[in-house]
Amino acid sequence: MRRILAGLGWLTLGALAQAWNMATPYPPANFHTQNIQQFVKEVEEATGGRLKVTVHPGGSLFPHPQILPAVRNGQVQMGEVLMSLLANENPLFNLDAIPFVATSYEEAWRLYQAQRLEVERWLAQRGVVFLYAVPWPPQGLYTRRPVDSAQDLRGLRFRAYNPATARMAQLLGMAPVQVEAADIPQAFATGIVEAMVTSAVTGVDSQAWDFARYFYDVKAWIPKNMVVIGRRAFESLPPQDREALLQAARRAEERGWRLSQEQETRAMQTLAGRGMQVVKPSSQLMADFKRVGEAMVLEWQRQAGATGIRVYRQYLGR
Ligand code: PCA
Repeated sequence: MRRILAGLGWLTLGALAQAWNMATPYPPANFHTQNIQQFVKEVEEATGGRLKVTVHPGGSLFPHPQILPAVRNGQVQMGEVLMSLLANENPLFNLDAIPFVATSYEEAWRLYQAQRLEVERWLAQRGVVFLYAVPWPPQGLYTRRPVDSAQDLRGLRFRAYNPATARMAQLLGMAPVQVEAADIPQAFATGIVEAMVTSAVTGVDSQAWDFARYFYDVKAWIPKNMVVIGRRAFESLPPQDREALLQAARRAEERGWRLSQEQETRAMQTLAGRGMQVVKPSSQLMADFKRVGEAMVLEWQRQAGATGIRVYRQYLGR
């Protein structure tokens, strides 16, 4: 009887269209956001219009640090978050933001496969369902003046976007200031920061040519965004709509990894086209970044715990 009632419940629900919201941190034209727009469009189509999700980009619904808490407590049904923003809650999230742990898309994918199960488990314990993750293009250094070694960076005010970039800045003798992607142009214009490490894509999003002359293509790490949904929201869907959502998520992940690689090349061309020097870092600068990366891996290992270490070993193939 109960099962029949539950079945009827789905039927009634199925007849009603659900209007959901999704909070994301990055600008509308960014490829992550565009990919999400395509994802929710496919969900709407596959559910015959029963599930309509409105995307609120650029931190317009919730500021970035509040997106996951808002999904957890049901203030918003879905969200996108930079995984390494959560490094202080679980060291597992830090791995894709430590310099030179994973620097190619191939390594980034393997690291993701090693992280994924534990990330899913950790989120599930907090009432959140993991849907998919997509990488940013590799991270490079933006400065106004030429930089030949870490010595040239000392004393600069550095834009950080997560705990790892803040720590890296400290180890390089810079002063970290946390600035969300949307606030980069303002932060440089007012002199709050003078240098940053991020992707060529975020450089284009923030029109880096207005405040920086050099982009050093360090390819230091490949951080990921993840897309999540609150468990209550997920379970309120009839089974076939849940399945439609999961399938659209798989397609979005595939598309996102491809888009990221396409965007890397295109964004570097745009930076150069706008007059920036898009250059290879000197071997000294590379060595300096690598030294800091090694120090950060050691620090990380001390706080990673058994699960973190196991994931890292799995990634390294040991
Ligand atoms: N863009 C985001 C995170 C990494 C990236 O490439 C940012 O700069 O905030």
